[in-house]
Amino acid sequence: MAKLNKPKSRYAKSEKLFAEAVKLMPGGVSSPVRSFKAVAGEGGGGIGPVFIKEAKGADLTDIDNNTYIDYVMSYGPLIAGHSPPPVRAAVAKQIDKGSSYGCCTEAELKLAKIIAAAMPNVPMIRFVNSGTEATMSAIRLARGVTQRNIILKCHGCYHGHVDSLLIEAGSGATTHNHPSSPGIPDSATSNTVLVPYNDLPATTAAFEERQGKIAAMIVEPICGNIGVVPPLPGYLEGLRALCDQHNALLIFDEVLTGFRVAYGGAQGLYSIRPDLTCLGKIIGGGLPVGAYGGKPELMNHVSPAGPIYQAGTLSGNPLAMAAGIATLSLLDDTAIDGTSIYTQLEALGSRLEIGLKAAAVAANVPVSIQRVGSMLTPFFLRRDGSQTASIKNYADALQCDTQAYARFFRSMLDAGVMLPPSQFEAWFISSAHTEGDIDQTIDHAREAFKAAQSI
Ligand code: KE4
Repeated sequence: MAKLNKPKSRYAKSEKLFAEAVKLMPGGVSSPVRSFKAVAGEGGGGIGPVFIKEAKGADLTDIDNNTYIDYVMSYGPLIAGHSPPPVRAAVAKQIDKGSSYGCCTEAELKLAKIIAAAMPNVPMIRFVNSGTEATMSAIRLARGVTQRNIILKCHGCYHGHVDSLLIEAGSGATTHNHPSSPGIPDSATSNTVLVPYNDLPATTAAFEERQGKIAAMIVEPICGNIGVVPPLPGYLEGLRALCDQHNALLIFDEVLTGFRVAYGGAQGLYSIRPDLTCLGKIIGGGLPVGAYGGKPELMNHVSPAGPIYQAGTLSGNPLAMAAGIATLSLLDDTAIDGTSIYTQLEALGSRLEIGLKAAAVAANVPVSIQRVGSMLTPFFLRRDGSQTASIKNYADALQCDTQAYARFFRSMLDAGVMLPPSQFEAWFISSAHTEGDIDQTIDHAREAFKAAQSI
């Protein structure tokens, strides 16, 4: 029987590389959520991840020369798009002078000053190399300063893969069905107490049951790792009051929301004062970076100013500092002619939200689209109508129809739109996206919503 000529896959080169990659790296990837495993199709026999060759502005090109309008944007750092010219120039200039010295540089001070000016609750900062390092260090500092051990965290919030916070974690941990990872001894998590996001009564009870024992509560002020779940009115104010009442520290994990939802982050948007703030992503402009900061009275407990140890070979490295300075300089809406990049991002985000909602209604697909500025998530609700249309916490999100999202994802990918390969992530819009990109995305979504419903 003549071998039927199976049509060549549009992802042939990616498939070939992925077959090699799985032999060299666990799951073939450097970070789980990139594996497309959650959207591979029924039985997982479908697509593997595409391998990207290059990116520019809002566009990605894979090694099969397929192009995509990109809404992953490296999971948040690229608010000004891929390789914006000022960032490219700043990194090129710095690399000519070296990549890392293991010594102090003026660039660290420059970035620290920009962040302090944008975020008055972060007058002092320590740079690290990832969001995980930032949150890990912030909770160590909180425990050291308060001499208490218990940390409150919300079900579904994701604060990186530090042992004590990797329980009921969102993002890739939930996507791949291990929200609480094996390999973490009870001793590492016995001082971590879980409460539902957006639930002040439960959080109040948690504090009251542990009088004087809670060092801090760490929270994503806007959840991005359940998908986008904004705080209910009064929620963040309530957390601030509870921490004050119980002499605990409030830690805002703004790795995702810092400089994303406003130049002053979620703490600026909602006018809430955290005691410690964790940052990452945008402040490094796409290079590896993280940071944690707060008042000197707290931060000066960190070595070598104080005894609480934290260190990093590449912390504050000149390349990431250069990329961060160049990126934040593009965002500072007080520095340009009064027009704000955030106004542009809000308009693009609103256009996409409205268009997606209309497309979902036209396809009769139950979807809840939740958005803050340029980060949004379409939650695919169960078709039996039994699910709340407003996703307020992790439990709500877990009821979503993840296979419908997977079918939607694959249809959009084939149409040339790159979405996060998980229902439990945020889509990101950059200032490089155009109204044309948004309208094209909506056009493709009309078909993709129909595909989402077809089983
Ligand atoms: P990193 O260690 O990945 O730099 O940052 C951890 C982290 C901490 N806090 C928040 C609020 C975060 O969103 C993250 C990382 N975000 C995920 C995407 N939701 C990173 C993507 C990935 O894991 O590949």
